[in-house]
Amino acid sequence: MSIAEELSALRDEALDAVVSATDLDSLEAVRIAYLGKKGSLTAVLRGLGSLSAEERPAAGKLSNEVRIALEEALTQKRSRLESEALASRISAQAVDVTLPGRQRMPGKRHVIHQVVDEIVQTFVGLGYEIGEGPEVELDYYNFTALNHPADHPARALQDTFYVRDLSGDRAVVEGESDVLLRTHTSPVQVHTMETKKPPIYVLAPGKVYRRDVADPSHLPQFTQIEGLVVDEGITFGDLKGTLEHFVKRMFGDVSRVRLRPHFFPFTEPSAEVDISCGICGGEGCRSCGGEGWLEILGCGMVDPNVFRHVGIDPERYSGFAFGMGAERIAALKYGIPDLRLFIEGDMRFLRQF
Ligand code: 2NL
Repeated sequence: MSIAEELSALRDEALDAVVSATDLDSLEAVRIAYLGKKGSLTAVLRGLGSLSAEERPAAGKLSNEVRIALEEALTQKRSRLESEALASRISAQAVDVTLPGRQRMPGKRHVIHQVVDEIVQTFVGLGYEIGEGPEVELDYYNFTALNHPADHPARALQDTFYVRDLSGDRAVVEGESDVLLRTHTSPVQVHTMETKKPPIYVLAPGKVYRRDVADPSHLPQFTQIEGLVVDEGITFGDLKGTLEHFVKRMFGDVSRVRLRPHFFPFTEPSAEVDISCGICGGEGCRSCGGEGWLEILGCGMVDPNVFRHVGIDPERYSGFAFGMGAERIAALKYGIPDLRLFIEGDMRFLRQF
């Protein structure tokens, strides 16, 4: 076979191989097979040197033409395969903008937690720390240290959930102190007073349990928020100013505060606190039962007997405390007529907050 015949056969074979290549990898394999270091066309080009002076120019020209033709064919095919690959990637990843959006169901905090957060922020702003403690407590921390006498009605079985052991007997810990579900978060503050020296400024939010049947204004489990201040020279005026600040933050600057004398075992003197009705502004209307005022919390000056139980000197220190139900505050803030709505889990209600 003459060198010209050899070159033309090589060209036909190489161009066929280019046509047959279906992807960029097999096209690259064709290029290497003919034009690579060990390629068959490369071998022919290298062999030109050994040709005679008469044969060399024609063979050189022809082999160069074959090389150029093959390179052009490779370049063209490569760009076609590349644009085909791009087109198929684009169509595979295409977003159909005409499809309806995917429905998302973002959750959010329960309205009671939102209200607790708001109250917490108000008192954090006044320099209070947040205290937390167990929901299962000893009778001592829930009642005794808080100056409840042994026969106080709140201690009765029909008012408090007592914890029993597996035999069904009452659970008792540390020398005769009953175990119970806390009825208020005051035990948190008793623990705080036992472990920290005054000045104490603490807010204790958390779940509490009372043996009530649920009705529009009572829940057997609710969220209580208690506050306690113990420092030198704390007066009833400090208590009233603190509560007025809180009420205006929570219900707006137009609301007013009224204190009515009351009794709590752990405070003396004690008061119940009302806010002016947000609907009538104190005139009296259907929403406030004609009163003009709505009860929101209880408070008072810490009884010296409570200080004695935790080893704080009542001659040196005085303090105030207050307690409120977050569900009740939320109901007043949003005009909700029945506390049970907060615990029923009906999304049509909860979604509104
Ligand atoms: C209410 C009334 C109140 C307190 C809670 C308290 C705590 C300590 C010492 C003294 Cl450690 N007092 N707490 C005082 C007055 C009222 O709560 O109606 N709660 C729902």
